[in-house]
Amino acid sequence: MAILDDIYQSVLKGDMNGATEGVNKALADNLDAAEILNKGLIAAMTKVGRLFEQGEYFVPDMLIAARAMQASTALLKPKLVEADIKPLGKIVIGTVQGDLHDIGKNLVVMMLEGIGFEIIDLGADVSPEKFVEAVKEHSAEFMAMSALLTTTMMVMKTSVEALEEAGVRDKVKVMIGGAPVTQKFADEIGADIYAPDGSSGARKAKESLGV
Ligand code: B1M
Repeated sequence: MAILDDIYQSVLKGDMNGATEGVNKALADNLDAAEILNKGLIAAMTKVGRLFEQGEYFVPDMLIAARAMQASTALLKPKLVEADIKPLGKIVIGTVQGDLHDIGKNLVVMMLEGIGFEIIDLGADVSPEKFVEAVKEHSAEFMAMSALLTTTMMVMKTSVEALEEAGVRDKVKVMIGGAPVTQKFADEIGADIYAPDGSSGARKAKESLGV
């Protein structure tokens, strides 16, 4: 459908005005909100993620696409709530205690939201206790941690241990990432998913649910 393709292309180019105008027009034409979300916005963000993984898109391309997506999703939200569309799952996310770097984490949030997850964003400098509290409070399916400093990445280990101590380790998948973090480190601390960037993080989280 031409209007869905316009929305898709606008998000791909990071054209926020084009994307929001397209969504408004699609809603005025009585198109289904879920169809606009899935075939226009999420399809475009999935493509953006792929282009990034292939080295054709860079962080700024992802950021402007994600902004176009977020502005458009905000327009759809009331209709989606009305239609009771279920998110893929809940993800509690934050940058670990002692670490104030949140640009990468915010990018990961955008990609996770873009693919259909509900996000509980705890911000930066999040203690293990706060992570565990939020996982329990929201019955989250995932706990996602970001760290940019070699000195703070060890807090990821403490946070996994805090989940174990609280008796909820088996209720949640742990996803980690950030510049100094590696698959080897993820294996060492018993994390379930390591992702080097937001798009692969979103893809891996979705795949882990078998959908
Ligand atoms: Co800081 N800083 N910084 N800094 N800073 C780094 C990280 C550093 C590598 C710079 C350097 O020395 N070359 C270095 C760390 C060295 C180390 O530990 N090995 C460093 C340092 C030392 C520091 C301070 C200690 C400096 C000082 O005060 N002496 C200090 C620490 C403050 C603190 O946190 N307690 C500090 C402060 C800051 C600013 C506040 C000024 C600012 C942060 C602002 C903010 O985030 N709001 C800042 C910045 C901007 C950087 C650099 C320049 C850029 C980081 C960034 O945003 N990258 C950085 C150098 C660099 O990386 N080139 C540096 C862009 C972002 C999109 O990438 O965050 O890697 P990134 O996220 C990626 C992936 O890693 C991944 O996906 C993202 C998108 O692709 N990813 C995940 C991230 N989280 C993920 C989670 C996942 C999955 C994937 O699942 C949950």
